[in-house]
Amino acid sequence: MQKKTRIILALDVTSRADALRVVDAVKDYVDAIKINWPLILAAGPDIIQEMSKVKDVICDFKISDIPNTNRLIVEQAMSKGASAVICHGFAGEDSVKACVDAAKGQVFVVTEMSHPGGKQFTAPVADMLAAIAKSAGARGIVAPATRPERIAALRKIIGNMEIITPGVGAQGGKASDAIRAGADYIIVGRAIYEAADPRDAAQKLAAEVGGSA
Ligand code: 3DU
Repeated sequence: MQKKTRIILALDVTSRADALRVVDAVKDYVDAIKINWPLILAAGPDIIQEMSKVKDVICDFKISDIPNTNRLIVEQAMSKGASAVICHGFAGEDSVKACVDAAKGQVFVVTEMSHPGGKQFTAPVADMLAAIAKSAGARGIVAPATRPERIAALRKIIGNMEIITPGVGAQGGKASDAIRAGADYIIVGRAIYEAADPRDAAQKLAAEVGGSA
């Protein structure tokens, strides 16, 4: 994933046809495609390989099992063409480390989640989750664009690891605020794929965060 536009597309559409249509429209304005369960369940896991021919794919499976199961999940995702995966940190450092080993370091660990419920459970332990990501050797963390001050605080814990941040647009966060707080990439789903003109929406977001196509 090369940092050009600083946008990661959250491709949470539920058909292969929609996925192809959206990606074709916005591919010049995104650095990577994040695939989550909705698209996998709708279009099948081969969609990972298909999308990986267009852009780097991050599999957002929020992996959170015992180390052995985590390893098996990550091996499957990587063998289908994923460039990186997202796991949860709350299963413990050994579970995160299993992902890191299987993905050769290409792992992002969820810390504080961006939705209101993220304040309930993940926020109080987010600093610890970021520390686990760092000591396990992950590539980066997922931190909330809805609370830019938390991006800045988590940055102090992880140093120069990468921060990818969801919560822009539909969840109320502002792209430029998240980047200013220290995020490397913004993750954007509905504000792009539900826009009347997804290409225009992606282009405007790239301009807002100072990215170039
Ligand atoms: O709200 P959007 O439509 O822009 O989608 C955000 C994406 O990021 C979506 O795939 C969701 O599963 C993921 N995500 C969060 O929204 C919040 C988190 O804390 C972690 C991941």
